[in-house]
Amino acid sequence: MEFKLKMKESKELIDQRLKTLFNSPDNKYHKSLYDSMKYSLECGGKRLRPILCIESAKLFGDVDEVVMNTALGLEMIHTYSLIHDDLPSMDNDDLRRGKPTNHKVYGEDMAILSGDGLLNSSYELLMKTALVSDRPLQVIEAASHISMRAGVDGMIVGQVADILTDREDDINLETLDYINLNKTGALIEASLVAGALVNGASDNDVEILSQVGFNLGICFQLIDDLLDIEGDESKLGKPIGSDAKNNKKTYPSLIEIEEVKKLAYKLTESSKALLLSLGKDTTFLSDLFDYLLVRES
Ligand code: GRG
Repeated sequence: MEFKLKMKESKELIDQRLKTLFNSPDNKYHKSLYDSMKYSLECGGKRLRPILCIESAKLFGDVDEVVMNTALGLEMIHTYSLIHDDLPSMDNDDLRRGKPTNHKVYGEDMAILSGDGLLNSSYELLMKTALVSDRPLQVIEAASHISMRAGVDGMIVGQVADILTDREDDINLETLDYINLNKTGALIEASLVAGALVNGASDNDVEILSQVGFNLGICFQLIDDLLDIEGDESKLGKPIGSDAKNNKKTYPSLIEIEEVKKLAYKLTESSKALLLSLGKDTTFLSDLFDYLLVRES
């Protein structure tokens, strides 16, 4: 099947499954919380992390409830991070995925709590899945990996480094690599690795996918930085130029744009080569990596 059609089908399946969550509030307070969480969860998005999880899992087994719930959990964590990232105390953004950010609609207090809600619900779903699954240890191993990458030694320390270096003048590429690897790369890595872990991949294959995930994560952030300069606002769903406006240091602010593009291309090619070393049919993932290089949103 054509790559774009397969992507569309995968995204639709994930969208459908996300819509089944948080539908039975107990009272009006619960409903307010669920409404805010659902607003961001169902507010578009490429669903890259769940797609990576599912495609990685497919290399080692079937896509069953365990794989699907792991994928949904990853998207919940990703959505929480976006809600918190947009807050006035962080990036103070008004638009996300083409719509007003969560705090613009529900207020800052509800936005913080909705992010907290999504983060906790993600692990709740993973733990409940482990309890009823035919392979609980594999689910716990995946959940443990996700929590490490999304936590203080991964995405959160990446965000901390990003905030603290904003106050420094002499930021270098090494520091940017640290930020990109943790803030963006860690959850992308966790998506590929978690899919592999729940379907029983070998240690060696998990290690290969981990390297692929970090490469891809850094590349993803480079493209994100380029889109903030050269992107089309209507496709991006948010204004461009915010990095320059906020005097934010990114790869394209430190080296030539053409050099950043070359680096992104090299990272994609090395990710695809690593994928081949798994000795499996990795055509879809490879096509996905090519698409991420030329994505417009
Ligand atoms: C406040 C305790 C606390 C933690 C927050 C905010 C945060 C931790 C981390 C921020 C992580 C972050 C937002 C990284 C940026 C990664 C990135 C490029 C996001 C955009 O991802 P896409 O393009 O978005 O996949 P869509 O909308 O398509 O899902």
